[in-house]
This record gives sequence, structure tokens and C-alpha cells, in this order.
Amino acid sequence: MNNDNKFVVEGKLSDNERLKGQSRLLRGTITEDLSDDVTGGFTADNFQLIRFHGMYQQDDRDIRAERIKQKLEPLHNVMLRARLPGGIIKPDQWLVIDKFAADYTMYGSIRLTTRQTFQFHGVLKPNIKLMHQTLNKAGIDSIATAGDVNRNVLCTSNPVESELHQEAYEWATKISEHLLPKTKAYAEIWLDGEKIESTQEDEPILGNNYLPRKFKTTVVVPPNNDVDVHANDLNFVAIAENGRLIGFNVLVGGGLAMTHGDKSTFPRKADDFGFIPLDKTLDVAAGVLTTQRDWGNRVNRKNAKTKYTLERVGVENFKAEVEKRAGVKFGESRPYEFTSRGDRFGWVEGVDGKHHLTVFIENGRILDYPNKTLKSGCAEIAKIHKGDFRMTANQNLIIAGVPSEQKETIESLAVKHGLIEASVSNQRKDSMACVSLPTCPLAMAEAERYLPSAVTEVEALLAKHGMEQESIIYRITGCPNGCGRAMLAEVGLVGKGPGKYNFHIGGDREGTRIPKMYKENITDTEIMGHLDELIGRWSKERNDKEAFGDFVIRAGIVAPVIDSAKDFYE
Ligand code: SRM
Ligand code: SF4
Repeated sequence: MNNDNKFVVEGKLSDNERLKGQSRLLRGTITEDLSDDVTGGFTADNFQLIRFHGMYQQDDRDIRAERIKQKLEPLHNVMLRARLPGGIIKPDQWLVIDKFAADYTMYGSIRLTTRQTFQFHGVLKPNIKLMHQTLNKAGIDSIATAGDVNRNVLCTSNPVESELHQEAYEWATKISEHLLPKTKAYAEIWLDGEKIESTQEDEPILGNNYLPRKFKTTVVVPPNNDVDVHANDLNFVAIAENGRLIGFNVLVGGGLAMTHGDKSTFPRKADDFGFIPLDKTLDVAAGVLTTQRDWGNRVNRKNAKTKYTLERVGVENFKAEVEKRAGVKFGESRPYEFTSRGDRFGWVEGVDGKHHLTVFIENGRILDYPNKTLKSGCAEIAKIHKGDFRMTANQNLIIAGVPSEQKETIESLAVKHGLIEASVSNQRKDSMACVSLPTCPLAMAEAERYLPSAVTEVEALLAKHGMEQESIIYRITGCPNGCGRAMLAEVGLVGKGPGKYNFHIGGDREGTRIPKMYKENITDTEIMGHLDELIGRWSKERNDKEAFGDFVIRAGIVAPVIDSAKDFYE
């Protein structure tokens, strides 16, 4: 720990600090729990600890009440989240996860997430070890995709499109490796690795109590802000000269979560610390992470993320500490601009003459539906594909690195299985939701299951007002944790209770403005009523090509959120 304690929050440490400290570097008694077949679940401490290994204990909330009535324990199972820096996975790995999802998960799906990876939902206890061993054989792990650590590192999609993207992707991987836990607990518990626990073992960067809270990192290549930098604790914005990467602007302290009724919590944009040359990247990554490790709030987890540390200690103090630790002086920020956030659907050709096909996956849920066999389609493509797959931070999929001679075959498979559908509107492509019910224990309202019909309603309103060629960045999140990143949308719905949402408007299309609450705790019918009126006004009063989020601010319908710590709740 750093000796400079003036920014350490005093008080009784949160219980998570005790369990991390006592866990013997993330071992706890997970192994004992695994062999306890009386329950399908884990003890309270291990319930938290398995997160550091990339798993969450869940149960299906649709059947919870019925099981309780029958005096059965909830049908405990785990959700697994893989670690895939930049979202890249090879076709042979895809076939492994495709088969595991079919054979051993309750829902049979591969779920692409908003952080460029996939989740299995519904793995029962007897199959957990098999799952890790299967993934390991395929070269995939799930270390540190959850828990108080640096999570899966994002990178702007389509990295093979140019040399710059390739370099950015390599940095995302290096940062991920550098900040990974060093404990051998994962190998010991899941892969039957040799027990090497000893007093020598240590976590030099994360610290033996790990971080105060989760920590998220991206590498982004402007002008596409597809990773949504302002949702992240630490961002490296690629700065290039003559097409080659020369360094990064570093943005620190973004995050989107809040708690209903607690104004000490709020979404916050990241601050620009300035420019660093390439050779300082890993030092700065560790410098920001360890400053947050030492100064972050370990007393109150609600105020523990980097965004609150910056608000409490001041941006300049935090930045000076990072400079000291990383041995660097931040230079003046280099100019860059974000002009888009969405994925580019369809084919693009890379500098090497290879082709990349981005396909739309509604909600990121890869499954065979009656009218489209998305999962079979991806597997068929994986059987012949020579390049790789790339998961995007918008829950879509890129079939990347296709040689010219295979383009036609892959396209016809994609069409056959509904991975390419001409009828999907721009509005649908610009809409996103978090998982929410039935698997998420924190869900307050539907999100993934509500999104498709909500988008159909919005499409009808756009058509009614002659705006069917336009779209609104529309995001739904089942609770204020904000996993669907509604707090960076032009229209953001935040679950409040069954069928009820807080309705926010006024974000921008580039993801650089937080939307303001317009109406609280309203139903779908009320939301569509308000949208009807707002889209009607937008169609008549907009300037030139003015976007919906910009219009509602200019028209004075809501005030812009400028400094969310002060004006988000005003
Ligand atoms: Fe999230 C917790 C799903 C991206 C903020 N998130 C959860 C859990 C694990 C619920 C839990 O703790 O038991 C959800 C599991 C649902 C399920 O059944 O799968 C969950 N989060 C997701 C995913 C799968 C949503 C999706 O539809 O894609 C995303 C997985 C990302 C990944 O691969 O790592 C996901 N979560 C996000 C994002 C968006 C992002 O990072 O770009 C956010 C907002 C950004 C941020 O962190 O500020 C987000 N999730 C949270 C929070 C609030 C954190 C906080 O600052 O308070 C929680 C709850 C918590 O940590 O206490 C949470
Ligand atoms: Fe669950 Fe809430 Fe995250 Fe949605 S936003 S996945 S409901 S924690």
C-alpha cells in the first residue's frame, strides 16, 4: 500500500474486504463447496469469490416462486463470462463453446455481452469444472471477468481493418495480461493444477486484497467510440501519425451505475488526463489502477469506483499521483474526434485484401429461433471459416478475415440462417438492452425480453412522423446498474419495478453526453405516448440533420448534463 494515507477513507471496512483478505488469494473454500452435493449453490463467501474466477451464482427467477412453493431450493446454477480481450475468438474455439452451450447449459445459448465477450447461462454445479477444463483445452479462460479486478479489456472492433487497429488490439491484450491476477488459484481449483500456495505468492499490482471495486479498461480507435469510453474507469485513446500508433490520450473515471434514491451515486464521464507515449502505456495502466487500489473507498462499496475517488480527492491530485507512480508527465491531449458509435454492418475490405462481415444479433443472444437459426449458422460458418470471429461492444458479431474466394459461401450461409436480414431497420440496429430477467438477480424490470417489441413500437412512431430513415440510440437497462449503457443513449430506459422505467433523454450519438431524467417510473404505454409527442416535434422542428438527443436539448425539453456530480439530479 502507498504510505500517503491522506486520501484513504476511514471507517469499518466493507465485508467484501474481509472475505478477499481471508480468501488465500481467491481460493476460499471453493473446492470444498464443489464436492458438496447437498446444495447446488455456494456458501455466502464463495458466492462472491467465484466471481473473480468469472462466474456468478444465479437461479431462474421465472420459476423461483414455484420452487419455493414446492419447498425446493432455487435451481442454483452459474453464469460464466469468458475473458477475450478485444472480443476475438477463433473458429475452432467457437465450435467448442457452441457444443458446450448445447450440451451443458440450461438455456442452450451463447450470449454476447456489452463488453465484447460471451456468457453461458445456466451451468449446474456438477458441470462447472468440466466447463473450465473444456474452455482451457480450447485456450479460453474466465479469470478476472468479474469481481474487484481489471475486467475484460475492450478494443474498437475490426482491428484487422488497418495496421492501427491491429496495434491497438495488441495493446488491449498486453494491458489485460499486465493487470491480471497472478494467483494460481484458478489453475488449482478448476484445472487440477499443482497446489503451489505458499507465503511467496503475491499480487504485486492488484494487491492481496484486490481492488475496492470492479475496474474497466478500453483501447479505443477514434473516430468510432464503439466501446463507450465514458462507461470505463480507464481508456487509452489511440493517437496516430502517418497511420502508425504513437501513443494514447488517457481518459480516467467513467462509469454509469447509480442506485435509485441515493444521490451520492450517479453516472459520470471520464476525465482527460492527457497524452502519453506508447512505451509508458503499461506503467500508466498500473499507475491508475494502483492509485485507485490505494485511495478507492473500501468502506462503502456504493462509492468505491474510480469515478467517486476522483470526485473525492480531486482530478489533479489523482493525476499527479499517477504521474509519480508511472514516472511520466502527461502531455497536452492530442486532438481527436468521436463521430460514431455503432457497428458497420455488412462487408468491409481490410488493408490486406481480406473481408469482414458484421452481422446484427438482437440482444447478443445466439440461439436457434423458429424463424432464424443463428446458432447453427455461426457453427456452420465456423466449420469453414479461416479467419476469426470478433464480438463487438454492441453485442454484435464480426466474421473477420475472410478471403475473397470464400466471401460468397459465407454470405449465403449467413443469409440462410438469418444472420443477414435486409428487413432489420436502422432503429433496431441502434437499440440495445442488458440481460435482465430471468437470470439477473438484480433485475427490477424486463430489458432483453422487452427490447424487440419496444423497438417495433418506436419504428412505428418514426414511420408515423415520416422519420423511418432515422434512428434513435435506444437502450434499456433492467435496473440502475446500467449494464445496457442506457446512461449514454439518446433515449435511456432504466428499470424501476415490474413494467416501470425511468425515462431519460438527451444523450448524443457519439456517447459523450449523459441523458437526463424526463419522466419517472412510467409504463411502456406512457413511454410511447411521450415519444410520439417528442418524435413529432423533432420531425417538424429539427435543424437540418439534427439528431434526436441534440434536438431535445436545443429545444429546452431537458437541460444538458454537464457535470453529473452536480446537475444529474437537478
Ligand atoms: Fe453488468 C452486475 C450483466 C456490462 C454495471 N451485470 C451485473 C450482473 C453480473 C448481476 C450481478 O451482479 O449479479 C449481471 C448478470 C446478468 C446476467 O444474467 O447475465 C450483469 N453487465 C452484464 C452484461 C452481460 C449485460 C449485457 O447484456 O451484455 C454485461 C457484461 C459485460 C462483460 O462482458 O463484462 C454488463 N455492467 C455492464 C456495464 C456496461 C459496460 O461495462 O460497458 C455496466 C455499466 C458501466 C459501469 O460499470 O459503470 C455494468 N453490472 C454493472 C453493475 C454496477 C456497477 C457499479 O458501479 O455499481 C453491477 C452490479 C454491481 O457490480 O454491484 C453489474
Ligand atoms: Fe441485471 Fe441491472 Fe445489469 Fe440489467 S442493468 S443485467 S438488470 S444488473
